[in-house]
Amino acid sequence: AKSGPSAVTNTMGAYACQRKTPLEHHNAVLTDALLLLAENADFCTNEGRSVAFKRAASVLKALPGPVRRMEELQGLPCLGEHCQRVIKEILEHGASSEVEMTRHSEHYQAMKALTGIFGVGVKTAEQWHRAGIRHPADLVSSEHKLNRAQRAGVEYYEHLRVPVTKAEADRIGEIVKRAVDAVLLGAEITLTGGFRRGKQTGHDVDFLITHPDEGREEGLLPKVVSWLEDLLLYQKTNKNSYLEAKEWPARPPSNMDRFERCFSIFKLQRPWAALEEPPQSGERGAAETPGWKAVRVDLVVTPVSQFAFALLGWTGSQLFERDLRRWAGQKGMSLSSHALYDCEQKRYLRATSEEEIFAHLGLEYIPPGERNA
Ligand code: DGT
Ligand code: MG
Repeated sequence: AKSGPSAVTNTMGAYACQRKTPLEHHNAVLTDALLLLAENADFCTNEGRSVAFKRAASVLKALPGPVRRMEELQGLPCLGEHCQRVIKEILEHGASSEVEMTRHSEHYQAMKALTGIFGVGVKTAEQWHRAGIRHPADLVSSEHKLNRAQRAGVEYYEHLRVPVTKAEADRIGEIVKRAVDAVLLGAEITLTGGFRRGKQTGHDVDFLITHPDEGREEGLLPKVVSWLEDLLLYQKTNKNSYLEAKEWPARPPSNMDRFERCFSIFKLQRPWAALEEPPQSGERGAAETPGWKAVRVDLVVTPVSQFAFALLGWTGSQLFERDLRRWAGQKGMSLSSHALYDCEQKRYLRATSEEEIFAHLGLEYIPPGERNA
């Protein structure tokens, strides 16, 4: 079969939101390598470099077949010199020396472990690393001050390292639905994030909550959280701080959105947790396997008039979102998880579905399962 990827070479858009990127693709060896370099660039606070590696990986994910020769990459966007060097080495030798060196480096491994703690970003991890901390366990006996989120992150570290399955996400969805129904009749919840893109596992579970009557959703979250209290190992709830500006502010608002939002850690009872791993008989029995699993859950409340924007903004992938906003900018518009603003017409463009937002942006509609950029 000589169906190389060259057929699409000329038509591939440079923005992730112009491409269909399925979950399963043909170039995992190459993309894993490039994404490790991207991760390491993040650990070195080099965002530009990180995004460049992520873009290159994303282009390879969208190819219809495995790359076998360098010539097949001709004309593809986002593949800089550095990426090409890495790809060439892997195609010729099966591995990249830079990637393997990075993977085994002490800095990479420590930063991966430390940023893997809920509540810990690169800055904090780097400070701790400089102070000799290498692993979450080192924090328990150290004098380093942890905030409430980080204490929970360390306490449930082993739980939260284990990916959340779709079955667990669905079970949590049922529980959240019950809570929402109990406090506000007619409210609706939607599973977003990676699971909406068809992923079978994730690092957390993301939900959007809304109500068909605008305004009824106000103040909903504290009630939901209070209903769920016994099931939450940790929660931090933020108020909604979004107000539509009369005039678009001279300085665009930050990407951080302003919904009423709850970051939480759920206590999910078995048998739903880790259904694929039944407790073993003998020594590793129920005594060692706790009857529950800690799972990261994000709840976001949106007014129904902003729902389509929130849905689009929370479905991801992160690179897809980044390129959607960049695409909008290049078209003289500004996109957030709340709204789309046309800077030339000086007005907000309304939408009640994701399809309408793609149309406003002059983009072909890409369904969630093909936003795995
Ligand atoms: P996962 O959870 O690792 O399996 O993968 P995702 O794709 O579910 O990633 P996640 O949970 O970090 O975020 C889901 C999407 O939501 C992500 O593509 C970007 C978006 N997102 C995350 N945090 C924020 C935020 O603070 N504001 C906005 N507007 N979007 C966010
Ligand atoms: Mg997620």
